[in-house]
Amino acid sequence: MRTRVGIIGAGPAGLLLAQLLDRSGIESVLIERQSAEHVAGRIRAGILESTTVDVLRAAGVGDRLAHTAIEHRGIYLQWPGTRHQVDFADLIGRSVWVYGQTEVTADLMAARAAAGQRIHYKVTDVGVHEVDSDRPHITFRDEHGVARRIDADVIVGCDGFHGPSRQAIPASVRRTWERTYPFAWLGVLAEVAPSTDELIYAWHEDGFALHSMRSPAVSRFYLQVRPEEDIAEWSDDRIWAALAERLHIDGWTLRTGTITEKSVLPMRSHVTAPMRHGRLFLAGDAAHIVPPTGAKGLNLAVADVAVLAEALTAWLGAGDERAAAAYSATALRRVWRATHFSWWMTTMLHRHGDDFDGELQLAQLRRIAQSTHAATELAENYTGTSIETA
Ligand code: RFL
Ligand code: PHB
Repeated sequence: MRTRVGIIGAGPAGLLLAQLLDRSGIESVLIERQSAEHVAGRIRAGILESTTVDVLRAAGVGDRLAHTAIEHRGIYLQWPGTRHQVDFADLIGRSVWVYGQTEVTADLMAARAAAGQRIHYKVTDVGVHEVDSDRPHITFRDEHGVARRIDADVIVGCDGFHGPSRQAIPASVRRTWERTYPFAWLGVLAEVAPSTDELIYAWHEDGFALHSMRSPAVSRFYLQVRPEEDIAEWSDDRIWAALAERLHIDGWTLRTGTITEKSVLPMRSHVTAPMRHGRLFLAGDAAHIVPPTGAKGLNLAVADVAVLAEALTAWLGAGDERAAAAYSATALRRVWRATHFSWWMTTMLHRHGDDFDGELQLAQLRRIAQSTHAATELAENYTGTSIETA
């Protein structure tokens, strides 16, 4: 096969890149390790920055989003005895949107199908070759086990944290930074109306809890647990009891319902640089992971791809390589900002260390409630910067 852009991974980053390139008249081929059903069913992120919404609209996948996404003007920060609203709209005139990653993926998959674009699902043995040359190529086996090869002008690794693309950057030029956290999240999806109008991020003696949502009838929750936590030890009753305890505030009750999904998620920060080597580019989780406390993972992937699609269009469409040459540096500025914010939210809200750490966390939370400057810092980071000013 011959194409302009060979894309590895059909998560949000890969699907969106193919869609944006298509709208600029640049052909691509996508390969994906999992089945389409598996990709469509993964429950992950839920919060979109308004910039992300703008990019999705510009990509032609904004219709369903415009009708069903729910705009949120802020979040609650909570600690024992206090539930404090940080009102982004009042502070800086910006907001965020609740729209599940499953919905974003479904919209992008429908758009790809409508465009008749080539996607190979259930591929194996993916190899990335000769990215230092003018003839980079990808080898793989298709779902029938047939060996295939894609020759492309450029290859983009959108294959997430466990994909092979990152390793195709020689160890001599690749640099990584990593932090693992001494806790994990137990994520829960439940068929019950949210018990709150805004997301609640709660500091608690027993550990962090988050009340999020997916729709007027579906709630999403997270509980801080140990990294090695055995999910079998978390009965539905135990989950509801822990959520009620950690989210408790006088005069408020948590509605309960049927739990439809639960899983334990590891927490880490990871950055790989450069995000371009020769004719190989990395985007999304393939290059960086943030802990989910700041709700940045999906938004960062979308921002990378928005910058990259424009750079590749200029290069492959008009012969101007300047933006492609600047891609890694441009993307990494936003990545490091989000990495800092996600680390900060994570360390402020999760129980770790000793009582001294706990008192520092509470002092920081009170500071946000008392100071417009401190609250504005949170609001600007949470709602995200525009693509151009990152
Ligand atoms: P994805 O979504 O991981 O997609 C990568 C795709 O590449 C495929 N792949 C391969 N394809 C071909 N050949 C190979 N050898 C391949 N190896 C892998 C994979 O099957 C997959 O389809 O990365 P992308 O597109 O960069 O999108 C990033 C977002 O998905 C991610 O940042 C967020 O979902 C992170 N994240 C969360 N972020 C939040 O903001 N809030 C959350 O609540 C939240 N929950 C999560 C998450 C990430 C999770 N993972 C990755 C463990 C929960 C989970 C479980
Ligand atoms: C979610 O709804 O999945 C969600 C919301 C906010 C976060 C992380 C995850 O910070």
